[in-house]
Amino acid sequence: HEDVTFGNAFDAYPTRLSDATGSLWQDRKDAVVKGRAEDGPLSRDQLARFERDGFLFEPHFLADDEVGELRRELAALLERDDFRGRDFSITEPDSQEIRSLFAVHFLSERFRRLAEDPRLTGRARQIVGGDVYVHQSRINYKPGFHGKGFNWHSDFETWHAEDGMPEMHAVSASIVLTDNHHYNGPLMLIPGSHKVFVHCLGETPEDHHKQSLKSQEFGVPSHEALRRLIGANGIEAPTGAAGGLLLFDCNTLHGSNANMSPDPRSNAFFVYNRRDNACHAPYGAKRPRPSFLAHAPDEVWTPDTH
Ligand code: 6CS
Ligand code: FE
Repeated sequence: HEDVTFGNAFDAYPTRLSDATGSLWQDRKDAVVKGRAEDGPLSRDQLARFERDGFLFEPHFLADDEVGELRRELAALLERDDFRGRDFSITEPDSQEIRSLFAVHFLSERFRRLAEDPRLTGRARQIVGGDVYVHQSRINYKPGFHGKGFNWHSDFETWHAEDGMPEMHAVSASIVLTDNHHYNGPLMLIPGSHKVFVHCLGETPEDHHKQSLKSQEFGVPSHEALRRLIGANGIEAPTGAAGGLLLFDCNTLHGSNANMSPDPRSNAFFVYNRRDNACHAPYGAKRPRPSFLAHAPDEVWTPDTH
């Protein structure tokens, strides 16, 4: 296919296309792990697994007392009347229950400390190979009975198209705050899918985030692409006790089912982007998204920032 231009001069990863290209996907341009094993904290073996699979699960990453503290902080944030109805607080598609709370490292001192914790930033630096900043943070709450799933997607596809993230130099850290079972909608990933960029069909609608954060329909891979990638490598869903850490590459395809259990399934989520990969104009949308979804490197965000 030909390279496509949109808001930026050159687009290395074209997507949100109006017509199908000749191929379902293109190869990723660079290595996944760009730092060195000698620098730690991740071992050579852990880095090799991350490079191969596009994710790494570390059970019992946080101590029980840390998990307890974070869960109490989460409960306090969800009680805040002044966050209700705000653009950064996303409700479920068919109920008024909280689905996601964004910019959580600016809303809460405790979550800011977690985002800056050297155990996390050290891992992120080692994977992306340089200094990082938090591009996006959120708590996904997934309430019992009402929590709906997330369709298969690559986060990078959205950040590239809608936020103008140039290259795949970002990694997500998801800290599980409730036990993950197969019945409460845990995150599912397609191993190896991070090595290709799947071109998605359909131009980005105006104000797409208002819809996509409840249920994403644009920027999702075709069934044919999913059939082939899952056919080759299957689906994995790390389960385990609260306190586990899932690191996953920005381009690993992932999704989740609804939570059919009575209890919420929540996690804290920080996206670390390499500082030299900061976002500029979106590659596949007319306007950039609001800052609660895509922070600049040295931004100081408050609930009244617009
Ligand atoms: O919009 C975002 O930034 C994130 N949320 C969704 C539903 N898809 C892309 C990305 O994970
Ligand atoms: Fe995602």
